[in-house]
Amino acid sequence: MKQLMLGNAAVARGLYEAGCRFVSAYPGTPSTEIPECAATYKEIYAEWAPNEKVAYEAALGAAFGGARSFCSMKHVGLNVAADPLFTSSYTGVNGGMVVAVADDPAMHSSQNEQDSRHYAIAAKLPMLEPSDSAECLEFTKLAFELSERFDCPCLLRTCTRVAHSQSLVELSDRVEHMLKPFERNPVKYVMMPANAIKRHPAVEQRTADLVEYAESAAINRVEMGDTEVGYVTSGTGYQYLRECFPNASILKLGMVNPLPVKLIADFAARVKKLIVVEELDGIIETHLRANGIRVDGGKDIFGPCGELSQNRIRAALGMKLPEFVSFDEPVPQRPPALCPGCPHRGLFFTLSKLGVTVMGDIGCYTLGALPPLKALDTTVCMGASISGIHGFNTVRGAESAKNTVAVIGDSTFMHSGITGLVDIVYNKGVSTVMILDNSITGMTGHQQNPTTGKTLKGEDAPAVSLEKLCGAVGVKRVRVCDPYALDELKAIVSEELAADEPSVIIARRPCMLLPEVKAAPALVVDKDKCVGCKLCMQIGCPALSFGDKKAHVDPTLCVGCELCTQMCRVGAICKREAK
Ligand SMILES: Cc1ncc(C[n+]2csc(CCOP(=O)(O)OP(=O)(O)O)c2C)c(N)n1
Repeated sequence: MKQLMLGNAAVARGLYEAGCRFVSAYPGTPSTEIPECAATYKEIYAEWAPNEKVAYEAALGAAFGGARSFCSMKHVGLNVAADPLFTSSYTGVNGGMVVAVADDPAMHSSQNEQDSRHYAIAAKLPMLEPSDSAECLEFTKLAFELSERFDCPCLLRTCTRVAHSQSLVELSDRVEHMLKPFERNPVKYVMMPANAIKRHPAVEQRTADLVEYAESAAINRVEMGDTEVGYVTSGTGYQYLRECFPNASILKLGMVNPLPVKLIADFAARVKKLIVVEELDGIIETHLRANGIRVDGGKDIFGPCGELSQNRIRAALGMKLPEFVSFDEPVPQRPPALCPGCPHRGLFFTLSKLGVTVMGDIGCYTLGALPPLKALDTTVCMGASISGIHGFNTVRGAESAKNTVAVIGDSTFMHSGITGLVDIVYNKGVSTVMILDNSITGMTGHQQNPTTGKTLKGEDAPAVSLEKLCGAVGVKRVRVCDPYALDELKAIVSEELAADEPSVIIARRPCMLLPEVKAAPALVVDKDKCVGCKLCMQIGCPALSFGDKKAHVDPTLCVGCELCTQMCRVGAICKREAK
């Protein structure tokens, strides 16, 4: 049976068909739907882990335990999981293990655009790269075979366009894989120096074996056509090239690490010019040059930044671009914004009014950096707000501690914030940390996390108590407040900043978009009372606009949170019945 499927859903289908039993993941765009879809198969145990390192280690443990296992993450998640990644290359697996990593060229939803192929090279692991949904399914199944045949985790690299586009896949039945026995083998599984040193040559031999496999693997495919120019490509590059040049000669690499040498050299010999088309870094190109294969075009014409596209390829090769219908009027910009009723809004307004320095983190609350709130001063990676404030305050002294806060979401705190808090307590730091607890992992689209009381499969689970956790690591001042109550919030932040010991403020209110949260009726502006002072506009609510010297509430957007009511000094924004 054929079915139209999202790339991520096709990877999940591949897990099902390959007999995978264990999935552990941490959400991250554009990879999140893989575990979500995998969880819909009753044959697969699937869970959210608190972070990618835990997900990786759990999947590795399941593979040691003899099952086919899987974990997934976005590209920056692989940084978090890098420690077990490298050493699992030495231990190898028992049951097959596949690791999906989704890159985000053009940074649709990421803080950088790193190229995950570097990890495959550095960790000496095989990496497959599908270019459509059918290959997502097929390559996932193949990745398990390679993992077991070469005794190592196998990486599967996707990117936003492959993960989030739909194409046809052919469905097959699941093939069960019984648990393999776990046989004690310390030399293989206990990576202390005396054992690991013996494993390293095995890793090198495996790379040589994988290169040999890559030379004749069916997923490294030569499609001969016009021999004036030959293109070496992988992933999305293949799709764009085929659309631009239906008759071109293309070497499509389905396996992007390790790369074949003879296959590419033979292909190069059959074409007059050789051009390498790859997104982000020039990894294939460098490999070709290192092996003495002539490259006539690559990163010098395409550059290493952003996504490729049909027109970018055409433009880089000096071709005429197809004509497009264009609008006479420019399309208005729609920058991302905190939703109406978002519990983070009042908090950032308060911090902005207090004029404090805010060490930010990654989540919906990163949008607090945008105007008019403009409340964030730093954002690096998940968890960096808390460890960052510790370093910042330590070098800048007591005055800084009275004027600086760290803000972090509930999911991010569980991911990697807790260790930063331990650092503060242990090293006698004095910093104020605010946990923005909206009871969900909001940014990536409402995934459960250890504080929410639900699992990925939708079952009830014990919820980690943030206040008890912070107390247990030694924070004596833990306050809980409602971020909708602006005056109370301001008072609490001021008190905690003045304290001479570490403190945590948990600003708790569920995300307005959660199905169980009911919106209040939309507010209205009493035009007679509104003096046009624009104070209400300072909170940057998308439901508020200003025109004809008066504020307006869009009733289709307003959820009645009454933050604007608290801003208005003349009582002009009120509930409908109060007007
Ligand atoms: C290492 C890493 N993993 C995953 C992500 C993707 N990601 C961005 S924000 C976020 C979590 C946000 O949830 P939370 O901290 O609860 O804040 P909210 O968005 O709900 O305000 C995730 C998983 C990332 N940026 N980096």
